[in-house]
Amino acid sequence: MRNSKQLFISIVIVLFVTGGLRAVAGEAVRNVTVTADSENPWDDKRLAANLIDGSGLDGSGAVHNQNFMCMWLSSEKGNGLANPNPGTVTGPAWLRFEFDNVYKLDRMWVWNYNQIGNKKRGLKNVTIAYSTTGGGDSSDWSKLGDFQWDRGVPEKESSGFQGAGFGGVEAKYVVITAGETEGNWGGAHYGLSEVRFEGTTDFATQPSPMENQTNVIESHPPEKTGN
Ligand SMILES: [Ca+2]
Repeated sequence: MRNSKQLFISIVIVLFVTGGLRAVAGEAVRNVTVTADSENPWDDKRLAANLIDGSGLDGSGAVHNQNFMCMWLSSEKGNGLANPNPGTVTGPAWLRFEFDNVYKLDRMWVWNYNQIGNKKRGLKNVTIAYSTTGGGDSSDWSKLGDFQWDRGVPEKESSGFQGAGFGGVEAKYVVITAGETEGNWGGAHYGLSEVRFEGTTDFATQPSPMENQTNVIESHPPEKTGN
């Protein structure tokens, strides 16, 4: 019995030392600002800020309601194909997130657009890029990957899904760009309900910058994340 207990303790220690438990250890990044290519002109309710303020989430912070006033929606067809974020890709709609510090990001949790009666507005094919400086040169940015996101579920509240795993890369800025092809699920507008980043600034207690960081970025295949 003693040997089994010692083995268990040893495994736990090894996991902590190697970062083996970090996949679930990330805390929500609290200080986030966001800008978007556009915000729907019909009213002043569908703002990008609705993505990062917890609006629409229930008391557990896990389930998002169907109220459009708690979501972001772009103007019709976004803002063309302009690319105001050098180093990132061009797309009809984009979101640029800025944190208060450089974080080691674990993952991003996404609640796709789930307004009742509007099934097509959620983002579908997206490209995600990140940067520690947010600079205007392409060398300031790295591509995390291309992703295809599940459609929102307008008929019910949403528990969201993992929009991307960051694998511990360092970033202060993240840009999500809707693809020129099927950037959403078919509607004229682009929308999301909520985005939550998880990571840490406690670099001193974390493993040194990922040894295989470059490989992670370059080898990240387009992935379809599920609920
Ligand atoms: Ca929201």
